[in-house]
Amino acid sequence: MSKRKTALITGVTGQDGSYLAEFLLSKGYDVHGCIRRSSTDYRERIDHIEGNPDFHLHYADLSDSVSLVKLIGEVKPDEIYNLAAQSHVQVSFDVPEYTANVDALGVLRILEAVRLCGLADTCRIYQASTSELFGRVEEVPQRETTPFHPYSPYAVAKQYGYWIIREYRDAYHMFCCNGILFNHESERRGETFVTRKITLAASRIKYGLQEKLYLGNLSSRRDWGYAKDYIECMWLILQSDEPDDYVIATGEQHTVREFALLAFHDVGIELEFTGEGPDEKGIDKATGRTLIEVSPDFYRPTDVVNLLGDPTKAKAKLGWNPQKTSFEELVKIMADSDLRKAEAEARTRDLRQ
Ligand code: NAP
Ligand code: G4F
Repeated sequence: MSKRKTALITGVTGQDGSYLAEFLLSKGYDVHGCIRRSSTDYRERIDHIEGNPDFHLHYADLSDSVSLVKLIGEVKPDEIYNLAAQSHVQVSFDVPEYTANVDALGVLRILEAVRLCGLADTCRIYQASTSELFGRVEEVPQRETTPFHPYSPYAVAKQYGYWIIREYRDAYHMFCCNGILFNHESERRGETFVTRKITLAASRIKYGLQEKLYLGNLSSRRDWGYAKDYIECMWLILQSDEPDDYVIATGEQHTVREFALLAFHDVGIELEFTGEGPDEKGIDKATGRTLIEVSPDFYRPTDVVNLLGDPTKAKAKLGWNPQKTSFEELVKIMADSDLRKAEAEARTRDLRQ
């Protein structure tokens, strides 16, 4: 009988980490997650699996080498999924040094901790790389061979993470892989990323809990997939015979404007857009009310506007299906979930009145 595997997930409280923990538990892994001290102890995304005897939480921080050496030495994982990051691109312009510390040096700290703990020959490492590496894109669609052109402090930090993974693979023959994941969303997506911001606002507007939604660049294009589908790919990458890097994407592209039209449609509001640039507005066709306006507050000093991935390699080598959940299904899953939340909030409001 083969030995039961032990996995360590950094960023387990995040969107991807929470889905990955569920996925690995369902595969019979002993799962360890790294959490940070916070003033609120409630961890919404993993609340339902805390208490599972195969799920263990440990305090550590990607900016703290000692905590990582201690954690990796104790857990002795067969697989590490490094998902922890300051993951918000716009925020990286406000906290560039912190972003570099965690998203760039944090990767190095994990690799060195694995070596120091004598696990370099046995421990496989997955690094959460990103389509933001392609940034000001030099080719459409983007594939594994497309040159990088990072276009934010976040992307520059992630570029270091990408290359240090490749360096340790070559220099020390470690099983280190990059998943170059394009945007993936879900009902657990952070509320300040554009998709979730839209589904949440559409639902709240529907129930009279919010007046309007302010957005930045409506013409920005993304290759949006469903996070749950992408989690399986992280695992497949570490089960391969050889370590390698993969683009994970759907191969389909939509604008922020298209996402908004569909999300509002899913909650029962038909929108039309009028005007251009900062004067563009999303109007409720039925009432004539302006529900979406553009605010320069959400413009970025440099914005990535044309992401479209080519998942051919992942399809061929990992047998992964990039279009398991369609764009329309993804928007509906998110809109339905937020609509239920808004309905509950409205009911509480009505009871108080
Ligand atoms: P997320 O929801 O923002 O989760 C980030 C996680 O990292 C959280 O658990 C957070 O902990 C943790 N974290 C942040 N700073 C840390 C630190 N200094 N030490 C330890 N943990 C820290 O991100 P996500 O969407 O799940 O993305 C997962 C990873 O994939 C990230 O590395 C992201 O950059 C990358 N990525 C995401 C996408 C996407 O579309 N979602 C695409 C490509 C790549 P707290 O809960 O305590 O804040
Ligand atoms: O939803 P976003 O903030 O995601 P972004 O910048 O693409 O980053 C996400 O995906 C990356 C993979 O490509 C990850 F590496 C990263 O960790 C993160 O998960 O913005 C998407 C687009 C941008 O072009 C932005 O300018 O939407 C545009 N946008 C327009 N209005 C907005 C808004 N973005 C946000 N967050 N908020 C707005 O109001």
